[in-house]
Amino acid sequence: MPDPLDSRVPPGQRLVDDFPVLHAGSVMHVDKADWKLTLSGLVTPQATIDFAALLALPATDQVSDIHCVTTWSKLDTRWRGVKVKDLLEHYTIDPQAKHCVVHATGGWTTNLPIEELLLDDVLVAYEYDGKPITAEHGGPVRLVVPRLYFWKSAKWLRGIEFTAEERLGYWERVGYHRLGDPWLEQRYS
Ligand SMILES: Nc1nc2c(c(=O)[nH]1)N[C@H]1C(S)=C(S)[C@@H](COP(=O)(O)O)O[C@H]1N2
Ligand SMILES: [Mo]
Repeated sequence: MPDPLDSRVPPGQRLVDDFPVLHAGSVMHVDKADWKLTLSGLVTPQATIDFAALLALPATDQVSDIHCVTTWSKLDTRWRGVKVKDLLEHYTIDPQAKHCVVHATGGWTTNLPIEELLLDDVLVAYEYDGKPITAEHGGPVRLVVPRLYFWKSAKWLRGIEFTAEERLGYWERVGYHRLGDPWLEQRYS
C-alpha cells in the first residue's frame, strides 16, 4: 500500500515531528513595539507598517507543510498572519518590478519572483501554533512561503524591496537555487 503521506513529501525529504531551529548567525531579538516592515523599491507609496498596523489587517489562519533544503520536512504547521497579497492590496507595484529582495533584521536576505510572493499561501506571520512566534523561529514576524524550500521564509522579517532585476540573497549567492521549488528538487543552482 502506498503511504498517502508520501504524496506530501517532496523527493529527498524526510519527516520530522520536532521543529528544528536553523539560521545563519545568531537569534535576533526584536521587540514587537520596535518591529517595522518597510516596503521599498518599485512600489508606491513606499511605506513602513508597524506591528499594530499589521494586526489591524485581515488575518488568515493557515496550515502548511514546510520543507527545509537540509532534507527535513514538517507537515501541518499552523500559522496566523496576513497574506502578502492582502497586505499589498493598498499599494501599487510598478509593472517593471519582477522580483523582490526580502530583508531580515541583521542583514540576511533572500530573493523571490513577485509572482511567488503573491501566491495565496504566502504569509507575513506572527503566530505559530496559536502562540506568538518565538525569537528562535523568527518572531515577532516572519515570512512563510510554503511552496518553496523553507530558507525563503525569512525570519525576523523587516523589509520587502521590489526590483526589476533579480538580486540574489544570502544563500542564493553562495549557490543555492534562485527559486528553490522542493517538488523539482531545486536545491542548488
Ligand atoms: N533571517 C533569516 N531567516 C531565515 C534563515 C536565516 O538564516 N536568517 N534561514 C532559513 C532557513 S535555511 C530555514 S530552514 C528556516 C528555518 O526556520 P526555523 O528555524 O523556524 O525552523 O528559516 C529560514 N529563514
Ligand atoms: Mo533551511
